[in-house]
Amino acid sequence: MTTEDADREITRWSAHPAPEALLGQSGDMTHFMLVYKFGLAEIGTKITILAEELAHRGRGNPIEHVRPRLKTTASITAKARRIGCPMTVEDVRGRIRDIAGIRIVCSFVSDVYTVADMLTRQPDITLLQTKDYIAQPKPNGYRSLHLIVEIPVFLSEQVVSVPVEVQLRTVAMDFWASLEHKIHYKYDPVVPGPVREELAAAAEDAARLDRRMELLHREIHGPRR
Ligand code: 0O2
Repeated sequence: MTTEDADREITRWSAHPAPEALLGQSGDMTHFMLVYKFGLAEIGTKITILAEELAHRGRGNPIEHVRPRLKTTASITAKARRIGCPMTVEDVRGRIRDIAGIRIVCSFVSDVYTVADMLTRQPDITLLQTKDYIAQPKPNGYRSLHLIVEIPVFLSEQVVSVPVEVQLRTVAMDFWASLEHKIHYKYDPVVPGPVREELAAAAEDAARLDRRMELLHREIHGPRR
């Protein structure tokens, strides 16, 4: 089966009133997801190279850990419904750009921007969107730098540009976000006011800790070169 055939099949199934069940059963959904997996692998390799090279040059590895993820078909379907995106291959490809996602957790805030800059300066990467929730945190206190980048994936018969969402944050931001995520699920749909206030205050504490640790690090080691 060619990619076009697979696309046509997914489109046909996607028109069904219960797309998540059908997409979940489809062997060709796997084909659709494959390019996102490859895109994720390409970005993952770039991050590994950056981390290892920086460590080798004695600049210290700015990356604490990396977590790639592919959206599940149920999550793609839920998002499509939420944003009113028809469940066709073309629409999903064009409008849902976080099917492939990678979270890069860095030591310090400056590392977040350094890694983002090193990644987006690479000539095969196209930066499509930046959302800087560190400069402008969300009202609940959420902080992270979100990028949507596009990377070419070389298949046997064609080159496909794959969008990947890159989330960069510090360890403290990550700690806060994972706890907030759990609390959000526990109280779904409405987090009580006092819990929301406590979370927002904790986000400020985390940001203060980030600033202190970065200053301390600079005092001891000087700025990263
Ligand atoms: P998952 O499973 O993590 O992927 P959209 O781009 O349309 O999806 P939005 O809100 O404009 O929606 O996108 P944005 O702001 O770039 O955020 C998307 C992702 O960032 C979310 O993915 C979360 O991973 C993370 N995020 C955003 N806001 C918060 C927040 O307040 N708390 C936490 N813990 N995480 C957040 P998904 O799709 O929700 O889920």
